[in-house]
Amino acid sequence: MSDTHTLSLDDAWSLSVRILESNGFSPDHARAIARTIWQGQRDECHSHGLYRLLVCTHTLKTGKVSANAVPELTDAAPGLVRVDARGAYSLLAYDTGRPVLIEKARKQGIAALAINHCYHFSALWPEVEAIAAEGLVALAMTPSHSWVAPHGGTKGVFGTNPLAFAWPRPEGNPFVFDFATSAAARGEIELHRRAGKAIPEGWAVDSDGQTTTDAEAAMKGAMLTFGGHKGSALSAMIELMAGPLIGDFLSLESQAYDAGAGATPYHGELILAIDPKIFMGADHAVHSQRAEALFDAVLGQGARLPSQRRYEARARSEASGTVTIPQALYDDLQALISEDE
Ligand code: NDP
Ligand code: PYC
Repeated sequence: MSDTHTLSLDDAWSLSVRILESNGFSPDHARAIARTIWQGQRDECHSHGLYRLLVCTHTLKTGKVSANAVPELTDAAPGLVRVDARGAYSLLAYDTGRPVLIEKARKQGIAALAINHCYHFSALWPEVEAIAAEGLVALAMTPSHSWVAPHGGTKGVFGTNPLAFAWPRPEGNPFVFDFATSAAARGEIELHRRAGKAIPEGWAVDSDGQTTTDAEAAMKGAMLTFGGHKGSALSAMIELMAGPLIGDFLSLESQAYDAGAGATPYHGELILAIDPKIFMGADHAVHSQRAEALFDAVLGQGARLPSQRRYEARARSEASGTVTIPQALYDDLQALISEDE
């Protein structure tokens, strides 16, 4: 028997919606969650693809996340829209706030979307990419649970705190990067654990503060930041900007709130949108071309742009109409389809 399972893109979508709805998520939440999971699998971002269905349904079973809360939007200031997720996953709140964020950014050049009181498990690139598709520059960040030690320490303080950026280009896909400020996303360590594989050195220390390549020991110990003190400082910035600045939890507070349930982190998210036509003014086309020269200088020496692997994976998935996941994951997903369906 093969150790992988191939599904059509349509089946990956309907399986995701079916699992989420049969476990109790409302149709609106199920679709908003399924969309990001499906996009992740299509682009071969395995740590935030179909695997996340296990995490969402587990979190629902802990009784923590709301399956049906309707997000509440507040027009907080000319440059700020707030969406209260009211204890549900962040995705429907993002969908609710994005049009207002875009409208505000187009009106005055720059605007922010603050999502509050949300459970958050998803990759950020689908969110910044959708804003770049409207011709805007975007920056998104969020804390998580306090799994990551500050540079020079061995105990978790920061989250894996992703930072994502998108820059629209005159032709083709936007320039996008999206990375955890830890050496690796926690989801990557979890996938190594599931596959029985060692993790690279430098990702984590065990609970005694010693370097480890054991995924299980890493999850019990502390993860490390990327780039030493630099990743550590960026991670602290994300805690502050997407935590106290928007009146929401730090990763330490999310972890304490979890109280050992092992649920998805609970906190806020900050998304900024900038209209380059307003910032660049009448010379917009000229400055846009200067940005293109930067990308040419990277590509011209054989280096690649971030998201290139992802866009290639997307093209492959779309051409074949399929995605491939480990058979063990497929079996676990089948087991999630509720018998009460
Ligand atoms: P990766 O390290 O896999 O990738 C980070 C970025 O670097 C990507 O944009 C990637 O592009 C790019 N990149 C990788 N290799 C190169 C290269 N050789 N040259 C140029 N660019 C490169 O991401 P992480 O594991 O750190 O994060 C994975 C995901 O986890 C993210 O989407 C993030 O949002 C999510 N996450 C979510 C959290 C949450 O709380 N919601 C917490 C932590 C992470 P490409 O994809 O094309 O390789
Ligand atoms: O992979 O680090 C991670 C992560 C945390 C929350 C969602 N993804």
